[in-house]
Amino acid sequence: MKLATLSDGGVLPFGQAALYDGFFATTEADQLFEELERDIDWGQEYLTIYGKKIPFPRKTAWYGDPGCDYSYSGITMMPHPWIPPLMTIKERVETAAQTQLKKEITFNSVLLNLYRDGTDSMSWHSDDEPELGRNPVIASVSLGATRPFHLRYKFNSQYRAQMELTHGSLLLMSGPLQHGWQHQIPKTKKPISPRINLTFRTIIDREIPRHIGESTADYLPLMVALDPENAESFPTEEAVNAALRSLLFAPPARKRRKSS
Ligand SMILES: O=C(O)CCC(=O)C(=O)O
Repeated sequence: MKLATLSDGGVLPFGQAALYDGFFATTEADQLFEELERDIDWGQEYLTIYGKKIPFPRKTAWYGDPGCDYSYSGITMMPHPWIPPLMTIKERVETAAQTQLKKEITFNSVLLNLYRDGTDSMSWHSDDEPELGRNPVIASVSLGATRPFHLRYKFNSQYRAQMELTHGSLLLMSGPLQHGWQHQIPKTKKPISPRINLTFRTIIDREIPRHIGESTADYLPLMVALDPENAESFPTEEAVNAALRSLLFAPPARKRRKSS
């Protein structure tokens, strides 16, 4: 297992990304890729900007338990029911996540992305939608072509990390990572074969306040800072404002220029 680190080798602040290369052996990963490419009900979603429909640069699909609807980038996806290869992967990643994080983890949904070639990509974002709750655990399985996975710290984009997501790998994201970091799969000009990514998630069943903003990025870092371990309820606006006043996401010290 490899932990994502900063370019100077330092540990990521604010969350963890742990990569397991060869989590699925090559023959098993080959078979899963073939089954998923063939059997998943791949769809084309669109982003609407100023009334213009722009296709996402990838195919997508959403599978999960009934009722696990998921909204992101202005679209809402209803889950398809689980199919056998997805159940197989889900059980394996749940066991790994429980062993690594030492707590019970049950994923109830999965977002699948099919990157047909290097022009398909996913731009900077966090998996921090309100229905994923605080400190979501995300298990990300990669099949097919290796693609780089970039991370950048939301509060200071000088902090960055990068990992290579290989065929059969598992990337386990946990802690406040989704509140502190964004990730992307950049486009590449290299001629590359298709890749399938699966991100297993747990949609939580509770009322989500949207009074502060539409994205948890607006308030969850503050919650983590207010009560890193135990906050089950969302803080009031006053508490958030108080935390905002006291909380410093200090930028790294700037190097002093030598005066010549
Ligand atoms: O393809 C990947 O590895 C990333 C997928 C991702 O960021 C997402 O589904 O939110």
